[in-house]
Amino acid sequence: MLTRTPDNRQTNDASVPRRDWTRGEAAALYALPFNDLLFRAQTVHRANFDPNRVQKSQLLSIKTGGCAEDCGYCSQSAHHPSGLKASKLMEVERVLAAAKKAKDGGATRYCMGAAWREPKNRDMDAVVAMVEGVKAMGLETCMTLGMLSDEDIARLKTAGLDYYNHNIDTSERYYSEIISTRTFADRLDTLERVRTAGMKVCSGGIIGMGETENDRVDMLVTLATLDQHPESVPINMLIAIPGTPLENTPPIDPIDFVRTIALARIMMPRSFVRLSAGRTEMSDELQALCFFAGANSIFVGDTLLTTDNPGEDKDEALFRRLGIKGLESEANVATRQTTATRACDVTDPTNEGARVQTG
Ligand code: SAM
Ligand code: DTB
Ligand code: SF4
Repeated sequence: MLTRTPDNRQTNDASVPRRDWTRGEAAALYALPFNDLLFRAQTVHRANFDPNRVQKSQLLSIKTGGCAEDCGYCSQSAHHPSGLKASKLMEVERVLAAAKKAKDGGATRYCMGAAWREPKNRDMDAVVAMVEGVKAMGLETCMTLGMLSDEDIARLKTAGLDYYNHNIDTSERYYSEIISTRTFADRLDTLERVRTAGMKVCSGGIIGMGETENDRVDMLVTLATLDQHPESVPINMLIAIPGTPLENTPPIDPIDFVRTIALARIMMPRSFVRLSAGRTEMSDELQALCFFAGANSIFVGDTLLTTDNPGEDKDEALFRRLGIKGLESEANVATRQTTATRACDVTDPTNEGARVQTG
């Protein structure tokens, strides 16, 4: 089948990620019999990654609550009575101490999140110092600070920021039902400028906000038809937080959640698909299905930003049950990749020689 390269040339090289997905094709994949969908997803996964390795990121809320935006799912919006106490930007030293602990716990990427519509100039010196300090520890750095000016982007890039997280959250159609203080186009604009500056992109969304199957498909089509696929694609299951407009949203069918992960894996074959918020509510069996469907990254640690996460002991036990190991940092992987040749060698039961790719 002919596909298009990132510079829009046609190629029949199946290893080149496609950027010309249509809604019809994606919807047809989503609707496949579950076993067929999972088989396709697992096949794509094995062609690009070691299926038994999962990357670990750790999150820290560096500025919590009091946010000017009105995202309907979020405990940190000043518009919703979630009872969360707002706090100021954390001191750089406290952030670095927490990052050191995360590294000792096996995280390879440190993601720092702030409840801002966008950073203020007065905050940027501290934010830059956080990026520099965390990077100096040998961790990959990720920030999620809301919208960015070109000047902010340039400063973060110079500081050594590896990834910028900015989720599109849902389909363009459903977006205005969830957020009114910024547009879908605003999100895409920030993503485009971050990408143009040469940073890696982390962008995904939330499943279970009352959206339709078409909304899930459309969200993934938007991500998979960007000029370049995001290197990381977080798929969050809504945590229905009391006091937010979505507090009473009925939970989604977990099988549909797995379908969404599988579709993300097939459409963005070289991206890390992160099984993100909502894992405390998931059984081991559901998480195992998500890994089988192609999820290969998680957030580790006891907390996400303001809510609970399973924590190290539970995740260690889960990984042991499933024979999954943590992934070393992408920089190391990229070096090893030049020598590895095969994705899945049936003569190598440990699969240590499997190919693992960065996005
Ligand atoms: N303020 C920044 C922004 O919105 O870009 C960064 C932090 S924000 C909390 C990061 C992402 O977390 C959101 O875009 C959303 O996808 C996810 N998120 C927030 N609250 C959530 C919830 N209750 N359940 C699932 N995901 C959630
Ligand atoms: C993402 O997609 N999920 C993370 C991270 N990117 C910043 C945040 C999840 C937040 C869950 C709700 C909370 O802890 O407040
Ligand atoms: Fe603010 Fe981000 Fe929460 Fe929206 S998701 S209210 S921008 S912290």
